[in-house]
Amino acid sequence: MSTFTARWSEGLIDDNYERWRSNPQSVDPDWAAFFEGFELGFAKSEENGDSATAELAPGAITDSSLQTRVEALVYAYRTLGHTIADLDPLDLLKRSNPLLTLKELGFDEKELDLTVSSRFFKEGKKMKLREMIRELEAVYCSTVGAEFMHIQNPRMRTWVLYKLENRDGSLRTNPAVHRDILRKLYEAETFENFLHTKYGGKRFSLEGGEALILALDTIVQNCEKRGIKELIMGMAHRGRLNVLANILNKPLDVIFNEFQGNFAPDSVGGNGDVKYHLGYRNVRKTATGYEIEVNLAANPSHLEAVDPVVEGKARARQRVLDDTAYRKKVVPILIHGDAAFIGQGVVAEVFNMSQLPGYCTGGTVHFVVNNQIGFTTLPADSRSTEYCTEIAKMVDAPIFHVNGEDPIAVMEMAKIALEFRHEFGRDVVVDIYCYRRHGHNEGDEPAFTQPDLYNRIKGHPLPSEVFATQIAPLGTVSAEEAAALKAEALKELNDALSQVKLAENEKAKAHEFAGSTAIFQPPYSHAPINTAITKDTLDIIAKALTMVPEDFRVLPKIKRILLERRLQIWKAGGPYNWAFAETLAFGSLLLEGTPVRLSGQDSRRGTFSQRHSVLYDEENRQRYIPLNHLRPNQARFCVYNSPLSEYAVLGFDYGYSMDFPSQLYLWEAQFGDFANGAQIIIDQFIASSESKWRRPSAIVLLLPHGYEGQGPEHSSAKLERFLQLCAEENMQVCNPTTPAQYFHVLRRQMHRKYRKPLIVMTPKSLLTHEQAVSREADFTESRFFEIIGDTEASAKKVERIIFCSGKVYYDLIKYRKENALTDAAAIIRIEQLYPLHKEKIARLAKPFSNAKKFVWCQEEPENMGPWTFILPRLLNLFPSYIHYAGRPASASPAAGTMQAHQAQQAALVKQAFEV
Ligand SMILES: Cc1ncc(C[n+]2csc(CCOP(=O)(O)OP(=O)(O)O)c2C)c(N)n1
Ligand SMILES: [Mg+2]
Repeated sequence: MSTFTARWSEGLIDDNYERWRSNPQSVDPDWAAFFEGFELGFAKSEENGDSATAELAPGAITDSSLQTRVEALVYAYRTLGHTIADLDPLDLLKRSNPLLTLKELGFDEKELDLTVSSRFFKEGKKMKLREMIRELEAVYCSTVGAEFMHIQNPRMRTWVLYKLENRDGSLRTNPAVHRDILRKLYEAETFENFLHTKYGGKRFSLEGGEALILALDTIVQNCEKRGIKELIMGMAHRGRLNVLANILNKPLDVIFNEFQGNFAPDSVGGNGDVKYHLGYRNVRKTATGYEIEVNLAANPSHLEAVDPVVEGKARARQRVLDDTAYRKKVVPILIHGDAAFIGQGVVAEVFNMSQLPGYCTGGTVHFVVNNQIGFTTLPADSRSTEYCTEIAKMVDAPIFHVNGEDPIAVMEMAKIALEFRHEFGRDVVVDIYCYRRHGHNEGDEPAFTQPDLYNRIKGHPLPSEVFATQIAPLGTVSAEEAAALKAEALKELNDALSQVKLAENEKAKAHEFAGSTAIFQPPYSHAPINTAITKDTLDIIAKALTMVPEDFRVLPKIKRILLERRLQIWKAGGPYNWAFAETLAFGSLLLEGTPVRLSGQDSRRGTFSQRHSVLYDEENRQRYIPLNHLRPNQARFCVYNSPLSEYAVLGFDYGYSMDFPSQLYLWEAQFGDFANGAQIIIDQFIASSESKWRRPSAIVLLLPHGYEGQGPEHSSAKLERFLQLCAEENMQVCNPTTPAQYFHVLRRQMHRKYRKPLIVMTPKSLLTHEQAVSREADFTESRFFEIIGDTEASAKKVERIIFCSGKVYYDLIKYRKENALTDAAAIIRIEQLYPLHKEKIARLAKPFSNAKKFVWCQEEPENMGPWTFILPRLLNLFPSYIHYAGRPASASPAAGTMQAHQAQQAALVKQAFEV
């Protein structure tokens, strides 16, 4: 409730009104706006001679007090009506609001028959006060409780108000609509019942919340009118199978097959997933023959984790359908559970992204299957708010709470929600109040924790029965017709089941990913990839990077440290630094027609002020992006400063990468440490989505990593965690040591026939390290090397081989040089830790045939970094013994002081040569 309405009472209104009339500045702005509004209306009504006072009989109230109260009454219902709306099918919510009693509204019984009007309600229609109250109650306090008065934009607020107050009542009496509702309810109910009796097992049934099917069907049916071509949906466990069957029209025999467990995951590779997680896509035809693609994203158990992924997928499809200007053709739909919606922080992150240039999808329609329970936990223990939807108010979304046992109201709200999204390009929420007929899943006993509630639910009629009772007095659907509809739904299920039984096992196997969004691709290969660019290409990019348009007033400092410096490097053929190499990688891909998207916190400039991908005019901050001015018809470079979120932003970019795969995607963490804020996306999607759902992605994660004395939080990207997730060639983990290596690994990402996520440990100090540089030829004549051997050490004399990865290499070569140990120790760099090219390591170690000692050197503590990952693999190649040189095991990734850091770093480098 807003503070304004919380303070509202009739006495207060009068007091404030008087004060406002004598001095508008003397009341707070909320009140002032309120009084201005109704005075305006009042004046207009008086002009028309239709004010409340004008209608009064002689001797009745003649001051403005009545009109004040009438306007306040309308305002009160619009603001507070939802607090007493009849939302709960179980009638457990006992809600009342003293502010909505006649007395508190400032009227007495005698006034009920006064003729009143409000310019702001029903266009000033005159009516008895009791009639006005009845109408307001019907709109605002019946089976819909709408929250929209928090919306700041008056046009949006008025639009919602108008839609609510002018609902088309004809659905309530239309026999065809009633039949359709009954049919859908029967389909939804019998589906669950059928699965239960034929198969048992977990299915997270929708029972109690079948209205969701009506809501989603309404969306599908209204697509044609809005020109919508695709719906990109995300939802969790509850009712997922039902939605697949009844909204995506996934063939029933395929669903049954999954229940029979007939498919053998081995036959298609990967490990598969439980049936209520798989994604699916289908083209639905409406009654008029209009075709809409409906896509349900595969999702993990982690509630709400799929939300940003769905948004990214929607953005991808909008890009593919050339729908980026208005975003009207592709609509994201998210379905939430009540407990998860308010409980999971990622929901807020996703709302926050909803209007940002780099992440907007033109508005999402949210549905909440509000069964008023989360597993065993009731709302009282689950949230500090009245509604589970409160979080949506942060983006001024209208919220329609609706009783799930009034199917027509549910459909009306779904329709208004879609229209709102279409009209304003913003998010909207439909909160369907319902109940959960069984336990959390079907094997779960709900009476252990809510005996009273489940006793009540046991005796509660089915939604179809409730609806049949509602329409019975109208006689729109006869009992025979209803029975026939029900029988039809059952027959469909039985037919599908007979088909499944007839089918052979072999046929069943082929079904595992049938119709799903699975993609099968060739296995990973260490084969070299040609990623070099021509000198001409390099010149085109370098030229564009060193100049700005004549009328663009670039900051003098940027000119000096960036443009002139680049020019100097280019003209001299090097040495190219890291940021320059990155730009060459991006630029060359753009010239080849591959778009590039980089998203992350402060990524436009770069956390370390290294990138400057966007230049600003010093007088008006106009922007210039050199990479978008290479030549006409190049692909587009999209670089976004992301909101300060990791979870949702990475989820979004991952989702985007799956459905528009011809673009290179890079998500950058400000420091590598922060990636753990997105751990769910990394674990549940990036590392495992190909294995679970056959959904590959080529997203790149740029994670600044390296021990430089910046303390526990800015040193480590938790490399060990990524390595622990590696198996079945699911992703690549690289720690490149030169700009050219970085350049080639990025280009390689788009030059192969398969897609694999790429995790890159990116530098901080190496950005400006004198030796971490590359020559022109490294870009024009070279490629990516997964392992780099040692060409300086003397093959015959070397006694030890030190293996390392990343920045510590530069400390090692410095020490070796200073201590004249070049003949004694060879250093082999592992630039790609996974998939590990073991044969290449053996090949590069082979010339050092006298080496007796094998050392792994790392900066990270012993319990972190690659050590535990690399040890068994090195032992496989060099069975003698692998010595460890690195920081001792530690609870925290790095020391807190520079002094301690330096002492540890010096010790571990020395250890590598002495151990
Ligand atoms: C991030 C996360 N935490 C915990 C769980 C375990 N869990 C699965 S369903 C559930 C309750 C969800 O309640 P609600 O969102 O209301 O959906 P409902 O099951 O009632 O449809 C919980 C706690 C989970 N799947 N994901
Ligand atoms: Mg729930």
